Amino acid sequence: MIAIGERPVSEIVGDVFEGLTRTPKSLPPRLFYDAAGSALFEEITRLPEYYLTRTESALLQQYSCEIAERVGANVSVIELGAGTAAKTGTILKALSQRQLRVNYYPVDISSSALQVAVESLNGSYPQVRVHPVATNYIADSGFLESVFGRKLVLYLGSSVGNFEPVEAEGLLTRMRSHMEVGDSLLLGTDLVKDTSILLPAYDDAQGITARFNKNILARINRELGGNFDLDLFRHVALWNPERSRIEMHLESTLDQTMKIKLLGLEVYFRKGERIHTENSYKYTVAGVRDFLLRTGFAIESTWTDERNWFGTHLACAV
Ligand code: AVI
Repeated sequence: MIAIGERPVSEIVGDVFEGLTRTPKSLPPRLFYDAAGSALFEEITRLPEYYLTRTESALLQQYSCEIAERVGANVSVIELGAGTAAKTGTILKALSQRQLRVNYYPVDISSSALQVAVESLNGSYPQVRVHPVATNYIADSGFLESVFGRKLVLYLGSSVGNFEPVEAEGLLTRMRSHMEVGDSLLLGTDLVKDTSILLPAYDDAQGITARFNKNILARINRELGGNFDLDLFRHVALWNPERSRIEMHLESTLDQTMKIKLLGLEVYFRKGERIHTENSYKYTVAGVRDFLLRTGFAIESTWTDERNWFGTHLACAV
């Protein structure tokens, strides 16, 4: 919440007004992540259907020594969207075996998540110095300038897939502009696969992803005085083959008008009308290679699991 004068104003005002007054309706996925939504996302990462987190963790476990060897000695590690840094320990440990001290800069908008990262890493890895950076790395990449020496930037979890391709390219190009030739990027991307695997990952049997999606409406109710009845919207996850992405939507199950008090807004929904809430792009290794080349990086190695479900790519700034 931010405050204008005496009245606290929710930071989601602009996004919600814009998204629900346009046709077709849409809301940006960043609105998922208040405290409730972040907790639901943590639950998603442990779901049997959500293979992404555990597949990437296994890849990092298996290949962290090789990654450290290829990156070379004396790097500082910067992790974009680090959250609680649950997957990073294995990389930091492998680097600790090759350099006396590892400076680690987890970057995240959530200072509470960073606090968890600091506490868990400080106790476990004596050679690692954790320097949390609480900032919105999408809007501001200037913090990279304050990191001295060679850099290894981690961008894990296929978070890059939640951006439109042109935005993702802009983000990596900005990051690259604060890096030197020879610095490294470790990028995690989910890969294209059969819809029988993809769709359940975004529409799980326990309905946790549905709750995560509907948390956007719950948040509008909480922060903006909305009167959305969550039971009157249906969670929809679909595969868009032309765009190579999973899409998430919220579909109105009847004709209804919702009120959002703080915006002085009434929003009409036809039965079957959808709010588009998220895209999650899925890649091919060749596609990632081209994408990275356009942003100033060359892939050195790609590691995938034996089913080819997830890719971990080590690239070099060129
Ligand atoms: C954070 N991001 C990589 C997740 C994804 O898979 O696109 C967000 C998510 N949405 C639904 N489930 C998980």
